[in-house]
Amino acid sequence: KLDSFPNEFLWGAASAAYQVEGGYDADGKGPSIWDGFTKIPGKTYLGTNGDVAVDHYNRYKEDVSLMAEMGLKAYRFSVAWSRIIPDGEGEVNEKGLQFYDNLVEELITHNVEPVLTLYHWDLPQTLQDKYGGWESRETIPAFKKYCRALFERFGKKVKYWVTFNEQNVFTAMGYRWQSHPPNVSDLKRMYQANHVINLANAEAINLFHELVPQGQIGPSFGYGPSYPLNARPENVLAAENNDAFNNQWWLDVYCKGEYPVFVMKQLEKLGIAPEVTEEDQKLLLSAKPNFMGINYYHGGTVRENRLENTVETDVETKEFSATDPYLMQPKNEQAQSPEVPMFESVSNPYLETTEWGWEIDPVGFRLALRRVYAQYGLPIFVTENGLGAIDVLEEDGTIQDNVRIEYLEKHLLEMKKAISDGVEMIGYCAWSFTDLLSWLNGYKKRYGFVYVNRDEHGEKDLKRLKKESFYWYQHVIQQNGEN
Ligand code: BGP
Repeated sequence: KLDSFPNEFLWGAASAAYQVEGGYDADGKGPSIWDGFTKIPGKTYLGTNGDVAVDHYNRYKEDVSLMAEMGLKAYRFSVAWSRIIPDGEGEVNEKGLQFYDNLVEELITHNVEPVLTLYHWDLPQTLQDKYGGWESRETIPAFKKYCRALFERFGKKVKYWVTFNEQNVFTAMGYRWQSHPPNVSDLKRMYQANHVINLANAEAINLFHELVPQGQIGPSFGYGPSYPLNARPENVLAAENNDAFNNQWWLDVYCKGEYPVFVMKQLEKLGIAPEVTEEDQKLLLSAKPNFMGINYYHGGTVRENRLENTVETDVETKEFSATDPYLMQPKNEQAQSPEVPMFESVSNPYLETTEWGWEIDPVGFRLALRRVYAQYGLPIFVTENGLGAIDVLEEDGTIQDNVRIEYLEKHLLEMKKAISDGVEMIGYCAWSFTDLLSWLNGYKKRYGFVYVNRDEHGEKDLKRLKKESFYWYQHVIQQNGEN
């Protein structure tokens, strides 16, 4: 028999500012890099953007009352930096703080634990223009100032804080694939930006411990377990390489304060390693997160790189989607990954995929939790997990998202097994609470428990409707994960 979920386990759901709020210039908000990026023709599905999103900025009370009705224990949201400091580094905007104060109060009144993400990808545009954003160390003091404003205002009310959301994803998308701002393809700059973000992450954590000693903070990482295509030693080695480049490169820094030697060595050979001073090294070593946030969608399967090794493997692979942000090195795009001549991503022949080609792999979730816990020993907070699908609003007003229920059920079972295995866990936030903007896929790809009536152009009434999965999750929470 499996162990039960802990009594205080936080059953939650998540969102991010740009994806739900709208109000893109309301109450003194400054522009972010996403306000600009979504206006570049051809960058998002049908040119969709977050100008209105699902209007959470004006409808947060209604959304929170739905959370209360569901019995949700935690709500993870992000703060838009350019609401708080419109130009990124200057005056603090009281109206921006007030919005989040209202939201936090509303959550607390309804017994929903707020989980606050400091950075979910919407850098103030001014910092990008003036300094080159995360490539420049000058962005660090600006970030500290922003964090300080939030720690001082919310340190007593908010216990759980996330520093950066999926640093691995937004830097790869922004500096490798040109599918996020700043929309460039330059690996040296990508590694430089990563280093600056690591420093900013460490500074934020240290400041937090000083100002909010009773709180808990950690980064959220987009983790995918690495699999070899089969037991050929060359492929097993490739899987180790993939894990080093796609997971340890970040997790080692977050949790141990050190870059993994093996990856660093490789980057140095290629002349794209970041510049790490002794002072940087000290700073990284000093920052201690309280937990590791894990966003789990799927893993990554690899084989040896055929540019270097010409021997064919014995398993045929399915077509591989080149647009998946979680996989670093799509087939036929190796020119864009010259630093990783050590593995090649392939489809896993044993897994089904979603409508968007993302592998569905609940067992990989248990593996992810176990591996991260075994390697780093920190409690884990699952800050995202969910299924993107085209949900259909029936004529009778219902939304039968049974595929989502099935997906989540399987993942919860594997999470329960991981807990039984001994993994220490704080909570689980499904992605997402309401439907929201999918960065590149507009409003067509839905994740919510709550349906939002809008199409790509926002012409509908934005009405909230409970999906079948709403009632299902309500029951899960009531039973604390027991059937
Ligand atoms: C994660 C992001 C989320 C969310 C989710 C689903 O990478 O942290 O913000 O968007 O993925 O992704 P998508 O909307 O691309 O399907």
